[in-house]
Amino acid sequence: MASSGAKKVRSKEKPGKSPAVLPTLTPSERVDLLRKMVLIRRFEQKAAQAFMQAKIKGFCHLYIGQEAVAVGSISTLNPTDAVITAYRDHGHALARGMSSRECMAELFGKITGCSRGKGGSMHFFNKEKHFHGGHGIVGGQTPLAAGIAFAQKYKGTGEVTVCYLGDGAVNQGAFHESLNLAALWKLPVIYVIENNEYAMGTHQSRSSAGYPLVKRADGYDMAGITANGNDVDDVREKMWDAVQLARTESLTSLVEVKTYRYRGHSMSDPGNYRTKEEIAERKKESEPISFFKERLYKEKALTEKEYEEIERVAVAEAEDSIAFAESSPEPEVATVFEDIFAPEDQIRSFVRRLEVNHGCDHDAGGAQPGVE
Ligand SMILES: Cc1ncc(C[n+]2csc(CCOP(=O)(O)OP(=O)(O)O)c2C)c(N)n1
Ligand SMILES: [Mg+2]
Repeated sequence: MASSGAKKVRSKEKPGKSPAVLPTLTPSERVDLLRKMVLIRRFEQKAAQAFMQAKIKGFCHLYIGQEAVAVGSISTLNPTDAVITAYRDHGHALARGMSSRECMAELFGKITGCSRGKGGSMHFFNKEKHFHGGHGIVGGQTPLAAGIAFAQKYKGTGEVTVCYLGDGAVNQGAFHESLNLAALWKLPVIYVIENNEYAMGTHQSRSSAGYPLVKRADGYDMAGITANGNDVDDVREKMWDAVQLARTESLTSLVEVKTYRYRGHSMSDPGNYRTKEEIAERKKESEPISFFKERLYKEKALTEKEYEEIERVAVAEAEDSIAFAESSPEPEVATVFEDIFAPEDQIRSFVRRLEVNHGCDHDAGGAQPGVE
């Protein structure tokens, strides 16, 4: 079944859930997809500038070039469906409807950030939006997604889970264990491989046996679906099939989306493993924002003037998010000890030891966690 498109979707639909046929978007809804892609691009360009000015610390992995994947796929979901991804998470969070302000403030490590400044770039999170992170361990989100989907099925909510991962995660044991259990237990989860060809500086041809990667669906007898990640419409269409399989039949799918990242693996990657010509060539062939913009021009859904306005608004929103992040307060030191997944008494004894060893009172802002 792999790579031959989705298994035929039956119309055995739960009442009150999504329609069986991919809804045709109005011209203005189509322009909204473009608007989201442009916002993600401008948001990340502003974040990159702030990183270079050392206003953002730690890791920062940009999604530039891959915007059509998150925007197209998330546009097929209901607001209560679950989304989970790896560390390259800014695009998914914004596509999910998280605000630029809460995302930028998180990058700045501020208390107003979506994870109260504790997660940074790799650990965006928003419970109300059903956005379950932001995960730094390659493949680490894949068993969590199976667990979320298990809960959805157990509770009979009719919701589905979409789990994004990179091409570098497909050989992780956790990924295979997750696919196995998800298929065996018929969990409503869609695993989306965002194949941007590289895992850090390693091209996929040097790390993976068995192409295309979507063939891994065969081993678990699940639908294997391929999409063009530079074409937001194609992503929507293919994802829709997978979402319907999950929603109406509680079946797991593996979707491989072919994409490409234009920036380094992270902000500190000099990119010596590929040439500038390769990147330029790929942009020329299939830059997802220009590609979709041109299509909308042809459909007469958008004029050049309207596009300029989309750009202006996106830049203004990104700048506003920077101003918000800069003017937001730092978290109080005491918040370090909040929201921790550990028994209360262990946290208390850790704080006591810090105070004894370093003579600091964490409430007064003097503790140095992690210095033991
Ligand atoms: C288990 C584990 N091994 C290694 C790393 C180091 N590491 C961070 S990102 C990365 C590459 C992952 O590439 P891919 O899955 O293709 O995602 P992309 O960066 O292309 O989005 C590696 C090896 C890690 N974070 N976790
Ligand atoms: Mg990759």
